[in-house]
Amino acid sequence: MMRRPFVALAALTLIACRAPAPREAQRAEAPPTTAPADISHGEAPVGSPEQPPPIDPVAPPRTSARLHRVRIEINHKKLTIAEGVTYDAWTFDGRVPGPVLRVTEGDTVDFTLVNRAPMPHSLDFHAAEIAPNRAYRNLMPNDSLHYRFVARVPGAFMYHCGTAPVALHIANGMYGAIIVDPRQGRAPAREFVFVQSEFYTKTLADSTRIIDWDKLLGLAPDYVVFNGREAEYAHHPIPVRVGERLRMYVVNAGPNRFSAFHVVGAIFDRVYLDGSLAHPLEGVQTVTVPVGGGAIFEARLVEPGTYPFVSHAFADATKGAVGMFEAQR
Ligand SMILES: [Cu+2]
Repeated sequence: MMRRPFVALAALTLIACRAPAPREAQRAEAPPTTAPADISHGEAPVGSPEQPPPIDPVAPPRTSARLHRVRIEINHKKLTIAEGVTYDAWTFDGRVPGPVLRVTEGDTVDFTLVNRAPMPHSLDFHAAEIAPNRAYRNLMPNDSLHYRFVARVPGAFMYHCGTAPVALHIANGMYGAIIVDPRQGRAPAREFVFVQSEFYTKTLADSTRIIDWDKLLGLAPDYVVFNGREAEYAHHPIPVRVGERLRMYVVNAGPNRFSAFHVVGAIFDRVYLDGSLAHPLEGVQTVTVPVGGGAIFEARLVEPGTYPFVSHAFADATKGAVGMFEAQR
């Protein structure tokens, strides 16, 4: 199998395991000297590429529309954030992250926000240039807000609830990505969107998790995730082709942890900081995506195999900021 040499190599670089493997547990008297073969980088078991992920990482397609009517409803909902873990989330459109929006430079976004939650919320588009006190104001329960903006600048942008305390609203799930394509487009590629974020939890009597404010202020998340679920794409690797251009739109919602985005076994051909076309980085290994920022990463995988993508801040990868590409010819 092609995977075995790679996994063995990955195991040598193992920094921390979340839990001892059964074989290790049976030999508790001696410390383990090898990592279990189904673990890559010690962060998550590798799943099957034949099993599609419940959360689709594929970027929505570009459209030729110049006016985009976007309507988002805010509601509170219990969501799965890790296997067997249910979180009492605050959401845009009932999901975390909220829907991925995609427009083209110069397009108009005609936006309606509806608050179906029992408390005030709001929405702040980083892709917009607008007066926050008008557009990002708190919306009372069952109220709505409508405005337009022109997406003037291409990039990979965050949107989020801006209601105070903002850290609480973001940590509870109120964020998403909006891609603004340059008018001339980008080169053809397989495109994915990964929104990194954190969950700080404590457990209620009914076993639902809710926010732990002390953990949040202490910068101690239980989970650091891509697209709202722990190690989602390690459990369900993303199939890709050897040699094709991969383009990853990475937005870091935080609310606290910087991302050190890296694909194991690859070097980025190009990285566009915040998605800006000016001065892309070429031939780089790991690039910081700050909280509240984004970046567009392009890479090609050179041979068949399993390629983890991580935040190379490895405590965060161990807490779930890890996924896999499964490259096939
Ligand atoms: Cu909110």
